[in-house]
Amino acid sequence: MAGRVDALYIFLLIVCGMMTLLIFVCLIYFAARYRYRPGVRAEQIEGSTPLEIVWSTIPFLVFMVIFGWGAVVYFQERTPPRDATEVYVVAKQWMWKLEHAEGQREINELHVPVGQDVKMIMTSQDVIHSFFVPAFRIKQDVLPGRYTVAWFRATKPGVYHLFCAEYCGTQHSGMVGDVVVMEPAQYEAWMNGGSTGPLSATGEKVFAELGCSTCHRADAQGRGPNLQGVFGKPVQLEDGRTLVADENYIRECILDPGAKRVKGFQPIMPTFQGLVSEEQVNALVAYIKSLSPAKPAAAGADKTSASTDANRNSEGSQVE
Ligand code: HEC
Ligand SMILES: [Cu+2]
Repeated sequence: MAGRVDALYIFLLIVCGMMTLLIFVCLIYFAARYRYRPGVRAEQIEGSTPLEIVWSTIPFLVFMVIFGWGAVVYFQERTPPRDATEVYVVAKQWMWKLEHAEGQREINELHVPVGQDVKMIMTSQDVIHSFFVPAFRIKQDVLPGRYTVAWFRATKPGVYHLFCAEYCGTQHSGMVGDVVVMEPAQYEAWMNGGSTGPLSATGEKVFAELGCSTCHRADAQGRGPNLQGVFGKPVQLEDGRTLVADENYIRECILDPGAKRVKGFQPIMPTFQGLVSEEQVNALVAYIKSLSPAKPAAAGADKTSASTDANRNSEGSQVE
């Protein structure tokens, strides 16, 4: 994204620079040309329609170019590719806790392979934070009580600064970290060291421990809906609305089940607010996602921008 954001930014600078130059040249020229001279009277000018049209149309066209270009870059930046690997991020005063879908946990460090789309599903345990990696041109608020999403594809191995960009208390300035971008082989080696197993497997354990599995069973016998294949599919709600089950929906079902009741079921699901940590909610979300048909295979996927565009899903509900 960095190149695209920079190109737009440089274009804006050039347009602004040219306007500044034009204004100052005219200012100086007119000041000299029409300065006060004894005996010369000012002449009243009644206006000019062609002039009005020209200086309305040209700025309009320039602004429409900025708007169109900005909108395209914005939607690219806001729409994670479908086959991105996922990292769950929990921000708290004053650290970043990161958990890979494969199970690795990190604090203030995020290891990723070069050339891979990475989608971050982020929430906060306390106040508002903001995930900011200047080198990747991403900055996304991280809010308590919901998920926000950001994504990137690192193009060069190296270590990049990660900041919190939202004042979050005394040690806000210490809430920093590194994104470590590695060659795929190195990353593979890193991955194989000290994993606790996939996040979805942790989620499956939590699912059993909390008794979710007593109501949500894989057969049709449970008192709650069968969760196989729910993620990413439309859900009919009791109040007549239909929505697509995304991460925020699953999260809300767990923490505030009364907010959106699924059609055709008794409202018996208890809230788990206060009983589960953010990490456990993330694990449950990862587990429920894993019950849905596999996403398009990441391996061998064509990584040209055209095919990535075609792979984009709409994550509209996460856009602020
Ligand atoms: C007492 C039974 C019960 C328990 C325990 C329970 N649920 Fe539910 N759950 C339900 C019922 C009934 C519904 C459908 C009505 C509703 O939305 O409240 C539901 C709905 C859901 C949905 C939405 C499903 C859909 O098809 O859209 C999700 C996701 C969910 N539960 C997850 C969980 C998780 C995770 C746990 C454990 C932390 C859990 N549930 C524990 C009964 C239960
Ligand atoms: Cu912070």
